[in-house]
Amino acid sequence: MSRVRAIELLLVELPLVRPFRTSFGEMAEKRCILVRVETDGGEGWGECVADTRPDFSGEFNDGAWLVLRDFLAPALVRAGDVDVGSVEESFAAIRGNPMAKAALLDAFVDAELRADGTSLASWLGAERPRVECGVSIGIAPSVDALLAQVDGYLAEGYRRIKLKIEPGTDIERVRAVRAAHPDILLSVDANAAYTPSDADVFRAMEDLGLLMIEQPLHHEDLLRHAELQANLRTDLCLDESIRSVADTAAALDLGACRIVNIKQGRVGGVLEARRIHDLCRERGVPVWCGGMLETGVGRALNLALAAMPGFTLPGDTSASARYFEDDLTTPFELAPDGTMAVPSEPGIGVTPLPERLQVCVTRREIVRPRSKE
Ligand code: NPG
Repeated sequence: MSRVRAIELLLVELPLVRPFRTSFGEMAEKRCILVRVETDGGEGWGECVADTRPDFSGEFNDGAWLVLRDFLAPALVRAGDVDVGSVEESFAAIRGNPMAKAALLDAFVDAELRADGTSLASWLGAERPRVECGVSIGIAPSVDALLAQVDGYLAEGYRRIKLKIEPGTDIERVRAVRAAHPDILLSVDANAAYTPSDADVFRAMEDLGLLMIEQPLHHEDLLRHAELQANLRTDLCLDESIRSVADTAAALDLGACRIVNIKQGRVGGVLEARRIHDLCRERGVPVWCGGMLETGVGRALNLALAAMPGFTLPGDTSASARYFEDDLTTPFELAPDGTMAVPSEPGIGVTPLPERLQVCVTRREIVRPRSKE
């Protein structure tokens, strides 16, 4: 139980080692909000997975900044004494905005666990000291460029390759990668770029032994996903469509997918992520940990989550070097066997390096209790 003394918002910018192209656009640098929560017990860090534009979801940095500064942070400092069991209630009157909520909630949970000397992984009931890692490859300029990237990542040890696809840049790319690597775990991610009339594209992929097809259709269309899944042998996985445990239950009841991508930053934080994990585990549905090109702060949290028992597939939890020349934290490294160590220090187990913050922070603001509070 702690009282929040101050909440600091920091906007950070880091160049990516290579631009990341998806069906909705290209990112050349990572820009995101970090949240630092100061309680009477210590401090904690969270990272918001929103980006500059509202493309992956309706949230984006400038909007998330305002929601955090004007609504969520004041609600948390007004709440008085809170603990990890009651912190979500402080946000209950604020609708939506799960990415902004996740950043603040995760920072608070981190502060509580650090003060308590407990690692997030052990608090979540994580069972593995290391997790298996996959890598997500953006839409490449050519088939040859894609094959070269795949070779490079496999040589580093990654245990699953995920290819971003979009209409017109799909089946031939996937065929080429499968022909070069008949036995690897391979999946595709459409980021909602297709419509039900594109079902032939997915039928054409049936013989390629894909681990899954991720988010083929519109993020709000569970019914069409269910129809598509009923007509495909390949498992569908949902990402953008899953914003909560309620969405997850609806998707599973409808048969809209057979695998779930859990991104704690997309579902309002680590507590809701745990609920989704628990529901899927109860129903025997495999889950894996997605990624949003997080800095070391978000990555540490993802690794703790990915070590929970229901996370049975390799996640998009790649090494810092896959994204940044210089991460914000001590870099996360991939072992040659394609696994990464789960942080075991208290809380998320890492803290942004002050010298990196000095270079990367472009904006800061602090929310404190008003004096009468
Ligand atoms: O390795 O963190 C990573 C990236 C994984 O492909 C990935 N993320 O749709 O899942 C996605 C995609 C993404 C990244 C979406 C950034 C939006 C922003």
